[in-house]
Order: sequence, then structure tokens, then C-alpha cells
Amino acid sequence: MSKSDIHLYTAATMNGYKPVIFLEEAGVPYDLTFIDFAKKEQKAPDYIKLNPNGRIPTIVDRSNDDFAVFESGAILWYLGEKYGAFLPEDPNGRSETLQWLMFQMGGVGPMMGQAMYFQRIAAPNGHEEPFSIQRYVDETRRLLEVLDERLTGREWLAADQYTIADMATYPWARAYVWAKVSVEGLPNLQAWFDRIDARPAVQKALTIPKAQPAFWGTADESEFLKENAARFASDVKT
Ligand SMILES: N[C@@H](CCC(=O)N[C@@H](CS)C(=O)NCC(=O)O)C(=O)O
Repeated sequence: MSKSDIHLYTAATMNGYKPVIFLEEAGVPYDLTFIDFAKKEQKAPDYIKLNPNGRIPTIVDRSNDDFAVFESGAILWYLGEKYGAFLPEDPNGRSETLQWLMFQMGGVGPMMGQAMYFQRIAAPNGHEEPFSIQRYVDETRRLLEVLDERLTGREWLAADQYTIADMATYPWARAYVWAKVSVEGLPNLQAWFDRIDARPAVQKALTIPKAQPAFWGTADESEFLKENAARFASDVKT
């Protein structure tokens, strides 16, 4: 069987969906390895050689001497350059795109990730931390307000076009239900969700490697909470 240039290692998480969205949008063929957190495949020595952080996602570019890229923002940037897509060429448009990509990587992702962690993983497993929950929920809401303001009179986050900044931010911001953060009163953000929800490539990407409807508030979370409990038990050092 012929191999694609891009080999993607990922899982069904917000960061994990980002490169899938790019590859589906660009119509680029890719090989996929699903990383199973329950088996700690992300910490296996061979995987750590590709991703020193022991997390997903990672890509290997077979057409570039098996060059490995980790960090989801860097992966989108690499793919954008390689395929000349979703990353504007003009310097200002490119800078705007990278500004909003960094805003997601440094702000939206980490803050929402902690809001999710404290409410969906720590609290159901006996570690209720109200101060931390409040801090991360408030900070997430503030960041979503920044996005809403940015999207006033604009369809996309950067450069008047759909870019890797939208692809990076969407799986996180769209999971506001999972973070238990309200998007009431943020009409521009909600309209942006609708625009991206409607894209066939995104709809497909969100089922690869597996759909997580609880993230988007469209399914019962109990199954997922069981998986989280198992991970919590193996992650936490007491
Ligand atoms: N900054 C990294 C974060 C990657 C990350 O946190 N990945 C999570 C899933 S969203 C992961 O691999 N978790 C498994 C673990 O913590 O062992 C990126 O954007 O790629």
C-alpha cells in the first residue's frame, strides 16, 4: 500500500482535531495513527522521539526525510507553508494569522484546558477546587469575549479569510459546554461557530479519529467521565 507524505499521530481531543481539520480542508491524503491515552501510547519511548512532550498531536513528513513536528500550532503552521494553504502570503495577513494562532496556543487552549480539567476530571474524582474553577472559567469567558469583539463585522479571525487561526481556535472555543463556560451575549462568536460548523471538512474531521459529542454539548457525558476517571487514577501522583 502506498504511503502518504504526512503521517499524523493524534487522538479525539481539541488539540488532536486541529491537524485533522487542516488535512481534510486541504484535501491532503494522510496516514493516521490513533494514540490511545489509556495505554499511555503518548509516553512510549519511540513516540517521545517524535514528540518530546509526550502528547498529541504529532506529524511526520515522509517527503521531508521523516521530519517530525510537534505542538499543534507549529503543525498547522508547517502544513500551511508546505501546502500553501490557509496561511496568507502577504506579510501583514500572515502576521495577523500567527497572532491569533498564538492567542489560541497561549491563552484559549491552556485556560479552557484547565477549566475542563478542574470541572470534568478533578472534581468528579474527589478534588473540588472552587477557586481554581472560578479562575479558569472567568479567564475563559474573558478570552471568548476577546474573540467575539474581534469577530465584530468580520467572518474570520485573521486576514479576512479562513486560516489556520480559525482551525486552531474552533475546536477549543466550540467546546464551551465541556468547559462549562457560557457564550450568552457573544453573537459574533456564535455566528462564527455556525459558519465553521457548516463546513463539510470540519464535520468530517470531528469524527476522526472518533466523535466526542459531549464536548459540543450534544451527548451524555457519562461514558467520557468514566474514561476520565481511569486516566485521573493513572495520572495523579499521591
Ligand atoms: N501545546 C500542546 C498541547 C498538547 C496536549 O496537551 N495534548 C493533550 C491532548 S489535547 C495530550 O496529549 N494529553 C495526553 C497526556 O497529557 O498525556 C499542543 O498544542 O500540541
